[in-house]
Amino acid sequence: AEMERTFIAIKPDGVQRGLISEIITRFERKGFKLVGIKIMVPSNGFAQKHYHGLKERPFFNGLCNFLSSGPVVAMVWEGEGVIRYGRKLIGTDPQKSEPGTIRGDLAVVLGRNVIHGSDGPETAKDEISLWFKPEELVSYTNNAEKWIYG
Ligand code: YYY
Ligand code: MG
Repeated sequence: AEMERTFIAIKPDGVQRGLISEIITRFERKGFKLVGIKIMVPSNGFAQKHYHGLKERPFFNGLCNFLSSGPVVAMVWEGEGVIRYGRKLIGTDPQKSEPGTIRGDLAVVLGRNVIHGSDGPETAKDEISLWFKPEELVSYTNNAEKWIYG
């Protein structure tokens, strides 16, 4: 299998609303593998680093204030196609996302959309290294893998 890793974060609204296990379940039951997880309150400066690509956008300050407003669950998930398919599990704008997606099922407005996921291989790499030290990521074989990948 062509394994890749993506960065997924449950934002402060998702944590406060009690959606941690709900969100983890959706990635886990799909067959993706959790290789890193922690809870932290990112500083505003850290949030600015995470969202550096959006710094010219009018919503940038509000977005960074929001991300740093409480605990975030930071995760790295591994699997074949996990970057692209993770975005499918997440959905897009909550108002436009289909039921069945995380934002479609669990969020109402764009600015409180409960979850972040890397949007491509380059951002995945950058975001994983921003949020995690290499030794915080665990490489292991899950015994279900042979049933997930054949
Ligand atoms: O990758 P994704 O989270 O789906 O959206 P981005 O375009 O990267 O924007 C990051 C973040 O910013 C989004 O999750 C909500 C917020 N945001 C906003 O508050 N207002 C907008 N007009 C666009 C995005
Ligand atoms: Mg994005």
